[in-house]
Amino acid sequence: NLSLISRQTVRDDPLPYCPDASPFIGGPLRVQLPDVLTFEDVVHKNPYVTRGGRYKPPDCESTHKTAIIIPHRNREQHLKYLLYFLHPFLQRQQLNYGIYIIHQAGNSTFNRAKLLNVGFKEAMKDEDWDCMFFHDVDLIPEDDRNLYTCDRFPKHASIAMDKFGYKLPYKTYFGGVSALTPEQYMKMNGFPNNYWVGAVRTTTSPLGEMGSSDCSRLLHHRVPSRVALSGMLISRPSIRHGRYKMIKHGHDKGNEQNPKSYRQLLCMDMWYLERSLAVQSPESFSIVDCLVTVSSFLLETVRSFRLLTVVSFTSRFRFNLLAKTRRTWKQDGMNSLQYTLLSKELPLLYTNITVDIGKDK
Ligand code: UD2
Ligand code: MN
Repeated sequence: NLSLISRQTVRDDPLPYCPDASPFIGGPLRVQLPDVLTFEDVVHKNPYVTRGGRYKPPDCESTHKTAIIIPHRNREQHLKYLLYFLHPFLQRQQLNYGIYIIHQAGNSTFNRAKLLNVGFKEAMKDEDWDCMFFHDVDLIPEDDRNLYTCDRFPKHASIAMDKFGYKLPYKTYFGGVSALTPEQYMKMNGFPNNYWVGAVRTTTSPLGEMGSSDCSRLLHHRVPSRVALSGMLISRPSIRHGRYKMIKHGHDKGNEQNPKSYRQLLCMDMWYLERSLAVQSPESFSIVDCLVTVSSFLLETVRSFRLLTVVSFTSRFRFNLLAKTRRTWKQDGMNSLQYTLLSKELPLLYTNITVDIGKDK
């Protein structure tokens, strides 16, 4: 009887807090994709993960509650590998965490940013997360000291990717993996819902090849992001820790958005230009900035023989420039988010949110 009582008290005792620095964190990781891997293998390797991809350290109370938000469609292989590496990685950091896959239903253009907004909203219904990690499905962290916790400012975690030679491709780059507290996220009104060509990647046109990253490198290096516009700085881990391996992906085989029509390519060019102009804050917007952006755009389109873009650009320019330079970030984001939740399932390794986010108008 006595032993039963004492066991009872032990069980009800609140756990001590986990230490400031987890004793399980190591250094650099060797990321090697196993040749054969099934979702069941991943389940077996993570016995403490509970339905919906949730975990708490068994013997101490975590001081961090982190949600991982992963936009997804048609990338099951990547997802399997990511979960295989990410679950143990997060457990070694003694986090209280949950992994959310935000699955875009249907075949219309993929919209990563809007999916992230949905993920934020849905995850916050479950739990009072204190940090949200927005995570590409194909990026695997390569150092244990890359902490999946939030900082004073929005954090860009994937600053050193193998794809870019482990360097930052340009100064305002915020893609791949980023982390914000709910307060920071709401302060910048989330991500834009209306950039429907946001996930267009390398595309082949009859006129040659141009990747979105070339495009953004060209236009974005002088342009402040939504983070800056809402008055925040970007925090980054050390370049030795923010290392990622990007799982090779080709041209999205089986993804209906490819191959791109010439029209879509034009749209992509226009999108990058418009976005570059739109995110210039009125305070810092100078005619020189504008000219630099526009002329480098024109130069590039001429160089890549996309003369049609120039034509469509000049006709739309007058109408769009003034309108777009206003602070669109205040109108388009969490405060204008609309979607239809189709299902929410709780398999063992993640919470699966399937959503109809509509399509480009
Ligand atoms: C880059 C950025 C990404 C985002 C994107 C915007 C890096 C490493 N990543 O991604 O953060 O800014 O450009 O254009 O610089 N996805 C699917 N199914 C699809 C398409 C995309 O699941 O059919 C998801 C998936 O999580 C993927 C992410 O969206 O990792 C980004 O798409 P991508 O990997 O095809 O494009 P990438 O690497 O150019
Ligand atoms: Mn990618």
